[in-house]
Amino acid sequence: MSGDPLVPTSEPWPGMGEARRLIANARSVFVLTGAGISAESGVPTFRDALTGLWAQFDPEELASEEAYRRQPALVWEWYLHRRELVAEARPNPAHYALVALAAQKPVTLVTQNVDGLHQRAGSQHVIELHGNLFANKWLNGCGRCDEATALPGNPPRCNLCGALMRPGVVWFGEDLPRVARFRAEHAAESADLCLVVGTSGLVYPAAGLPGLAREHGAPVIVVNPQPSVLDQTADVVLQAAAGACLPLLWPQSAG
Ligand code: BV8
Ligand code: ZN
Repeated sequence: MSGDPLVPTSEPWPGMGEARRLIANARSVFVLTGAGISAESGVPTFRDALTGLWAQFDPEELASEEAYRRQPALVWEWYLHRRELVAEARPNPAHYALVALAAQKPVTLVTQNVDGLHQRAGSQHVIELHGNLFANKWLNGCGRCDEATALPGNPPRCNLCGALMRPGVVWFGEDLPRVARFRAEHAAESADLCLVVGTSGLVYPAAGLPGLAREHGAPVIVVNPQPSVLDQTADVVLQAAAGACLPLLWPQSAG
């Protein structure tokens, strides 16, 4: 990596040199991303103060089956609002940098995000631990739910059984998709480097993955402009914005 004309040798952030060395020497990289990697795409992070109509709500309150059963129209409206925001957003240099890394060595990309921006940047086989904002499923459907009707301002309901359509995300109190969780844990245990980008490390079981990687001998690099609980168990902490920092950590063109 050193001497590579594509990667400047300066150290805009303390720890950059060590991070570059770890990444250059890694045979396989486990990457965990959170809402912060999409911040520079204009997608508010999960714990950013919600704005406008939504400012009065706590995302953790809204992102649950209980909230949806209690106020289906409100919660459905929140998800439609977020779908509009994300549809307008574009991947940023951090998303593209991870595509470039995966072209150079085995990368397992695990995300807590539901915005699909990694896939839109070109990442393959993204493991979405918390589902996807644009997927739909049924709340206790009849098994033959297909045709649905939506009264204005309300979520669609199955024409057969009246079940509510719901967003295909993992709500608080719901288990993660079994296969996604298994694949993420297996990758964390077997990679020889763990790169954590843009997460507060507050939501489990996702937040436990860097610790799992470390227990299996992988050094942990954290990229986040703010301190996070994950810093305490990191080998390198880059207090930097992902979009500015990731493209400087490894060559951005294969070869
Ligand atoms: C589970 C999808 C068990 C929905 C999300 C009580 C009751 C029930 C469960 C619990 C409970 N107490 C605790 C739990 C467990 C709970 C949990 O961990 N709660 C926390 C809050 C304490 N977890 C769960 O409920 C999980 N399920 O435990 O199930 C079970 C087992 C068997 C059977 C049944 C049940 C499910 C958790 C999944 C919740 N769904 N999203 C939706 O989006 O609507 S989580 C949500 O938070 C998002 O996915 C988000 O990605 C995720 C994590 O947040 P972050 O990504 O870290 O985002 P955040 O805003 O916090 O931080 C952003 C960071 O970026 C910041 O640090 C910031 O500094 C940084 N940043 C900002 N700008 C930049 C940047 N970084 C880099 N560059 C920048 N430019
Ligand atoms: Zn039905």
